[in-house]
Amino acid sequence: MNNYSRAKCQYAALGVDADSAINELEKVKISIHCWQGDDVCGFDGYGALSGGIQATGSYPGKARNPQELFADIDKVLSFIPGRHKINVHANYAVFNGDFADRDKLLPRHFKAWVDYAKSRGLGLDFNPTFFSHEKASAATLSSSDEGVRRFWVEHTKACIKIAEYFASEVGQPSLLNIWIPDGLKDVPGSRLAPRERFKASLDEALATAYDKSKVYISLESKVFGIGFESYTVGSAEFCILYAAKNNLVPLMDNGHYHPTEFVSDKISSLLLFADKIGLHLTRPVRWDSDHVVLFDDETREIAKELVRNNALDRVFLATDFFDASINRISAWVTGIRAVQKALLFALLQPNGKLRQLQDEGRFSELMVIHEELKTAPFGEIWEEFLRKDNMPSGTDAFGEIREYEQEILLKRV
Ligand code: RNT
Ligand code: ZN
Repeated sequence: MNNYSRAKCQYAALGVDADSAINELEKVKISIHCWQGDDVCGFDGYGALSGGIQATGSYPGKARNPQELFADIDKVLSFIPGRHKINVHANYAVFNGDFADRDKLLPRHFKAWVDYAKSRGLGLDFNPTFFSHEKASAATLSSSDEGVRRFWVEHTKACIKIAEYFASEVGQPSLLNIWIPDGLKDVPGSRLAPRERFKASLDEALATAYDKSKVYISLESKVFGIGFESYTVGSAEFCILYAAKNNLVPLMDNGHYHPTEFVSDKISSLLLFADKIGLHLTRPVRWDSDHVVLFDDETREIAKELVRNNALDRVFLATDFFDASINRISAWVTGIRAVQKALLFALLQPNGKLRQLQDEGRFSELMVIHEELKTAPFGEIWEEFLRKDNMPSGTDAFGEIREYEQEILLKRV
């Protein structure tokens, strides 16, 4: 009996079928954020990151152009079992001399992404970029400057059309996620006025005709940002209520809550009221720091909520982190694999039994089984998942990433 067969028997004794857990995991699509590869710089020339988010570190080898970013994403995909999507930000337009400002972006500025995705069998999601731009220095969709506000409404409309183009070209729906960095550093004179303008801007932008079977639009809330410590226009209440009233997808980023709040605890409530939900998986360390996702408690709890509530086909699952202090390919692979590990861990739970123990008030036994599951031979099942797709284990993958660093990344100076 090999290690996998032995591990499989141990899980069977707990009432769990490891083969079907692996099969389920192979079907789950993750929307891989393109922005880990170049510290959210993008290709539209604005470069420096703004909007209260930060990529800290100066590790060598970041991608400087589309060719390098595509090559890096290829490297990442060579370590990730399954068929996934790429999450593109509007500042990653590939102009080839045909520059357009954000309000005038057209599908053709993203043809390179479509060609890339099609040739690899990937889906595409999209995000308007309301940061790293001269017109985003104060506020965007909530701006009191009518010209600025209109500029960003036009940007949003342009992005809806680009998401529709993505969906048509790759033959699967595209999520368009709206997140604005608007807020105030210090005590507001009015909390209502910016929110009124944000609401009006969304109403105007969403009046654009689009194919709802192709484009899903989500709204991502936030709790604070650097320079926006006192007030955030797109708060949780604003975004969830706007999404509910307008049939949008509510999207939660697990870095966007107070440190004692957990997204894992919020998912079941959203599932009761929204057809689809969106998640940005990240790792906030003391603040919304966007560290690489790890196979940690909260990532596992989030995965459990999706699995045991049968919500894997109702969630747009995306990664969102940007670490510039370590090898960026390794950051990507470690983070995406951590999401897959968490999902596998969740798929290896005897969920019916756990629920029954809770309903019957058998809490001692529930605690004992939870503890047993933590030391069950999870690693063997994970290795089998990688082996099935001929993927190297973590340290072997890192060896290959180090070679790529020597041959490619360190030559980018
Ligand atoms: C920022 C949000 C947002 C961004 C990306 C780059 O706090 O999480 O999702 O990280 O749009
Ligand atoms: Zn996010």
